[in-house]
Amino acid sequence: MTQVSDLNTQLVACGQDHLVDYLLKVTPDSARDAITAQLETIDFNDLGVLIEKYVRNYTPAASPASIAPAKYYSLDGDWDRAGYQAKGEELIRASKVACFTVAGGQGSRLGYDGPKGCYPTSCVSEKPLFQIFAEGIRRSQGKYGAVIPWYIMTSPLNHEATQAFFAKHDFFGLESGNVMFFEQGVMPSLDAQSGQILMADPMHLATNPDGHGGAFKALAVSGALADMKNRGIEHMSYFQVDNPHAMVIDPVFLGLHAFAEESSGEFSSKMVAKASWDEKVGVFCDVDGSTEVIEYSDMSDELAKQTNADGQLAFNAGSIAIHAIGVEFIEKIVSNPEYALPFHRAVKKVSHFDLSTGQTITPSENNAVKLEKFVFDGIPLASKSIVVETGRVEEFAPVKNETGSDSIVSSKAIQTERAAQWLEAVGVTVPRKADGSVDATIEISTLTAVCSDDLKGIDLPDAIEPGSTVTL
Ligand code: UD2
Repeated sequence: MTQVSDLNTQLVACGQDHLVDYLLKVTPDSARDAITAQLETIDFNDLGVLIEKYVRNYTPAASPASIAPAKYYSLDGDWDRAGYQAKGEELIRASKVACFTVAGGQGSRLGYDGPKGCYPTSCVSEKPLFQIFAEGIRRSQGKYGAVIPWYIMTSPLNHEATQAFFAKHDFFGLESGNVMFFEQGVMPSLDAQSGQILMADPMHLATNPDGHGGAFKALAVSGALADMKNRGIEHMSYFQVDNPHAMVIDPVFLGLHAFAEESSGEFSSKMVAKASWDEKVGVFCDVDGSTEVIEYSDMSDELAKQTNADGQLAFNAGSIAIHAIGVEFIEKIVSNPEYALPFHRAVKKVSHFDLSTGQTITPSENNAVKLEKFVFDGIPLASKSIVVETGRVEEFAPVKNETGSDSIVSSKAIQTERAAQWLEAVGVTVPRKADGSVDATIEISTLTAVCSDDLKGIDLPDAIEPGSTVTL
């Protein structure tokens, strides 16, 4: 336990005198103990510098000297898909690949009060996202005769609720010993003017999850990384909790990641062609000679709108946040402070307890800075990183917003479209309306198929009835 005087010195050194004063007068003792315990989890060595840099003296980073669209393996490119698929399958069969899902976010845009992975998502039976992935993993384990452990990163906001959900549903048929949950870290939420740490209530600091880039540290401190090593895992298949179309394990992608000459097997990524210049996805770029994701909010409109001679967006490689990451790479990142990922700042509304008035304030304007790390900032730390194109319908049906784009309604439409394309690929007639959309609602369980090829040899109807609702 940190000595009170040491803690006070650290607080004063980074401009948090208000907390020193509050700790002196707060009652009961349990409140002081709770706040002190929370403060002890904060890394004060860096905090003062971060507050100066991102709050008190913030200036946006300068644009890189040279920026160009990143190269990628295109869907119709001349590369040996079958060869890489065979190599990837070998890795999976040897139980050298694990799944890793980041599920620690606050999900506030969805307006759902619970872990996002519990959100009812599949288009007919409304299976929650976690079940869709769990069943995909079960199907893949059976297909490859392998164990595929699943690591799930939660945050203090949803850790217990996530674990309870899996327990209640018997881990959706997975071995509970092969599903590991671990919590990511948090950062204190800071007053946007003064840089002071805000209080959530009289007994707790206001904090926010430290971003999915907190995953590297959390994998190490939780013991998940050691667990992977013990199991002989060499690579992780990384995906976000909000995308029911993420292929939980993709042999072609893993084969390229681990064996292509252009890849160091450290950090590879999937992309889709952007739907529009202002689509809210990061873009793969070549920055001063290395591959990076530039987040949509950090890219100038001018650059985002640039087109090639054929009218296509020049910067069209949209990130769908699906990656393959080497276990050795994670060890490299966490063991060397030089590889610490940068923070990004987000200015948000944060309700808080005002120490001077004793009132709880619900702001109408953005009042706080949240600091987060992004996992894709690990990409330029790889010695060679590849980007692989995938089909938009095939692998991107995110559920992020309550309505409009990336909502449950848009996701369900994409889910039916993909099911229809998979069925058509094996000769089933699917009814379509004049505008080309599917005249039915079709759900293909991830227990039945994780790709179109899995439907081959399965007993299927010759045709889907117009207007019908079908689950396979
Ligand atoms: C993310 C990407 C964006 C694009 C898009 C594709 C970032 C910053 N942007 O946008 O470029 O690829 O996805 O869908 O990633 N999460 C945690 N802990 C945290 C914060 C987030 O686990 O502290 C998880 C969260 O549960 C979700 C994922 O990370 O699974 C994405 O987070 P987001 O909603 O903040 O990112 P988004 O959708 O704006």
